[in-house]
Amino acid sequence: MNPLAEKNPHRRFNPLRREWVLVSPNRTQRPWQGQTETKAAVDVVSYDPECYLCPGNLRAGGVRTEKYTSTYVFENDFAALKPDAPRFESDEDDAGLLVAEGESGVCRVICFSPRHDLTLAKMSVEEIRPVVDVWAAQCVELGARDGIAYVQVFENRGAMMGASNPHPHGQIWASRSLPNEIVAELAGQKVYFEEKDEVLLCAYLALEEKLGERVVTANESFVVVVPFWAVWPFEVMILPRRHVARLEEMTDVEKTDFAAILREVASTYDQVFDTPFPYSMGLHPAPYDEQDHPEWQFHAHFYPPLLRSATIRKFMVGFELLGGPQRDITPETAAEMLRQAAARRG
Ligand code: H2U
Ligand code: ZN
Repeated sequence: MNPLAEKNPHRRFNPLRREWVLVSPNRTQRPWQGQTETKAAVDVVSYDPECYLCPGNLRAGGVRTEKYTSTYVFENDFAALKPDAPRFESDEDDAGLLVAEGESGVCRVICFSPRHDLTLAKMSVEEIRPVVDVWAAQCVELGARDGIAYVQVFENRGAMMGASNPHPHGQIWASRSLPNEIVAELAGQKVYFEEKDEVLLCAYLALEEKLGERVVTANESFVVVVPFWAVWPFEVMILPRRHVARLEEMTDVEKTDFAAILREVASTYDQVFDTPFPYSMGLHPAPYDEQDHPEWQFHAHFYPPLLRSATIRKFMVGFELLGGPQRDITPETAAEMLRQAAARRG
């Protein structure tokens, strides 16, 4: 890293979203008298009769969750997107200022395990692999549907990230339109592919592997990096070593390696502040919009909110809201802290 960047304010370019992030390493010593969150309570019961995701229990919508033994997928009882939402396009006054369109899609919930007390960090690779298979199968099924352009798989973990329930689960939102993040990442990857005739994230990974300073961990098929342009303090990206657009295109070995790297990221996070680490994570496969996507590389993002302890989080407020994203600790420092956490985990 440029030595001037280690201690001085600078901006870094995010080529994936084609935007800048402000890095202010000089600011890490500032005192804190603001909000501290209480440490998240750890759930210990393996079955909670009150939990709507535990096998055999009644959900809020009145449907009963099956007595499942591995993973379990159901239609979200309070779905944000519906398959039968009416199609319409409107532009009141034809001025382009009051534009709306009907949006349809499918929202599902995926239970990762029947055990209420587990997390991806506590599950074995053998237990996570079926989760990977379910994600892949859901992507195949929903991605093949007419009127679905994107399948967004994600997990909100921890109350701080808005997870409604500690039972290990994630969601899928499949939509007719490409979501904003995908539009931005598609544009970034296309520009790079057209200019360099190379896949942005493949070229980026080769560079990160050569430099090493932002690499957290790796296995045969995947590498975990704190992106050069990371916004959240301990944000990481999982990148496949091979150019592959989607989960379902991965080999058996790669899918197991993906399960292993997910477990590693989640359990490393839990070591950072010795607390169950909250995060939003999600998969970014190529769009299912019937276009070719030679520019797209599959990847997963982890966006954890914690900054300085189990109870002090990063807020995206002030300049971040009104100007643009900003961070204090550098991605290189964060990567070093994550490597140390991984070593403590053993
Ligand atoms: P989160 O914990 O990430 O919010 O996901 C839980 C989802 O589960 C949420 O989208 C749904 C909510 O709509 N849900 C049901 O489908 N049925 C229920 O009985 C409760 C919650
Ligand atoms: Zn439960």
